[in-house]
Amino acid sequence: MDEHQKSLILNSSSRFPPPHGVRLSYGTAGFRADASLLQSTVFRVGILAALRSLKTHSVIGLMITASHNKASDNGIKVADPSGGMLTPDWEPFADAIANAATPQHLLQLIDEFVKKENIPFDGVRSAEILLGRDTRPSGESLLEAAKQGINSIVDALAIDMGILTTPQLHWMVRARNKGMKATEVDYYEQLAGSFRCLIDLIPNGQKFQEIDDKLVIDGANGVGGEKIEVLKKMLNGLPIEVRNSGKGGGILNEGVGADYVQKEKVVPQGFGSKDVGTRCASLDGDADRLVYFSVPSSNSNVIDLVDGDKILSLFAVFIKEQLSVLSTEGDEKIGDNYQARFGVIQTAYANGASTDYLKQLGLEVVFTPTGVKYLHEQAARYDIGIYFEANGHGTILFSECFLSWLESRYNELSSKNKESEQHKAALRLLAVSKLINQAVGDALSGLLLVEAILQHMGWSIHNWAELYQDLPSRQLKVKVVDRTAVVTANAETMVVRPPGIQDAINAEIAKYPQGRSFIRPSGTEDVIRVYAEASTQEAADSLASSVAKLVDQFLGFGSSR
Ligand code: G16
Repeated sequence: MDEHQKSLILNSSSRFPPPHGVRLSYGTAGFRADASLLQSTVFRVGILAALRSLKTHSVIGLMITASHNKASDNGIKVADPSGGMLTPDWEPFADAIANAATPQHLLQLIDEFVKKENIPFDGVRSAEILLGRDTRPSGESLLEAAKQGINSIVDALAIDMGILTTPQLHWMVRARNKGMKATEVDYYEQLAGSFRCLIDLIPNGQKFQEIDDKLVIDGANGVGGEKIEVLKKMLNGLPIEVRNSGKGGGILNEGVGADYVQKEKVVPQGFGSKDVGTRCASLDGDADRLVYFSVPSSNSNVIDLVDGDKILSLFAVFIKEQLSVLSTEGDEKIGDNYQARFGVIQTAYANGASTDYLKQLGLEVVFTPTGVKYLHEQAARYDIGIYFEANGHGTILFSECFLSWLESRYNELSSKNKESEQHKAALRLLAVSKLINQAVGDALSGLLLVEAILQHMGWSIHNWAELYQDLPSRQLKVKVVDRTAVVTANAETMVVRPPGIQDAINAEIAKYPQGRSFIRPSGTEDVIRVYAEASTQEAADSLASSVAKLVDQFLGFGSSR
């Protein structure tokens, strides 16, 4: 970096002093905190994004969102050239610059990093960063701070893509770097086109205009509601009703949205007895999570939840069916078959019944810690890797190698027998690979795939829910003095620090048939999360509450001592 570049960083960063007494870290999904604390962090992540773009010679994304968190929070995360999450190698640098106390220290850290990473400041290459934000009121001024961070790197260009869902921004970054069309309209066209293709391939010949089975969507009062409305217009005739779109004055994520519905298992605001028996879906605040539910009775607010595990299972059943059709020999043997490596990725939150079901389907199930970045990495090792967190965050990844085989198999089949079942199966898999977001979990594309598969199977939400019976479970959160005191291992299924707590948890688990419980520090909120499941709801509740008491005794403020 030359002197001009250094003084640019010094001058601009002096306008964004870090908050006193707060230590921020790049957690499960970027930096998150009360929005009032984030100006300097966002500015500095703008610098990081520009450096990442210079280093990779690619377009980088910056998304201003705190997703499922409360409306007064905000956050920022970086999308890497693949459209996926920032490489973990750069997270320590993100932490270091976010917490540098002075402009001089910030500059020193940047200078050292630029040298270590050999980031070119040759005036030949320029950086390009796409910026997006969700609907939070603090988003506009934080986006401005991020732009200023980007602009403090010579030759860096910030392009404001406006209000987007998080997965749209990730999709655009991936598309740009692959040389594909990458506007928001292109995104909708790709989703709508591949959805139509799947519906038009439905065996009984039903066309998409003939679907009359209504879906009601809870938009979490976030960005997803308005984006679904755009898709609905493009899919003219699709019977979708959107509630909690944020236009009616409801508060983002408050008593609404996928996080609330999945954790509390009660109807969100705006839903109730009028919806008994209807297929309903909830998005989260930035539309990267999706869960379904139905309201079983008008006498209670309890829902039948169809969570991320069941979405994963539905996708797995459908893909397995298509692969099996594709591998059966028709009248004429065409080309070589391809043994696609097919695996599914879950976290410790996956309901035990879902894991048993997936294993019974003959699938390889791998576990990772919480956080899409971990699941995505594992899924990318397969030809077809489906990952889902129980909270509804997930997608399906297809390897380039499998897709190119599939394309050529499809072309061969097209020239020989367009009516064959194999031809249709190949076309369905190609359509799924275009519909489902290859960069990150995406509620909008996931929702369209669920809808297409339910139509294909002729299933109601109830048929789908009956794939297997969830074990009763409960999630709680406990406020503690320092959540970083909890260190976990084995995909977060056991605690290694503080000493003694895992033995105490094990002693509680042993009291309950089919009992399972774990704790972990949240990466997006200042809490310890507790998960428990057991053979009855009472037992799961009781196990969760005993473990929460242990957390408080070992780490808390002592209220349950
Ligand atoms: C983010 C991550 C998810 C994770 C969730 C909760 O979701 O992308 O992978 O499951 O946070 O994380 P934690 O339990 O660590 O707070 P989102 O939808 O908030 O971006």
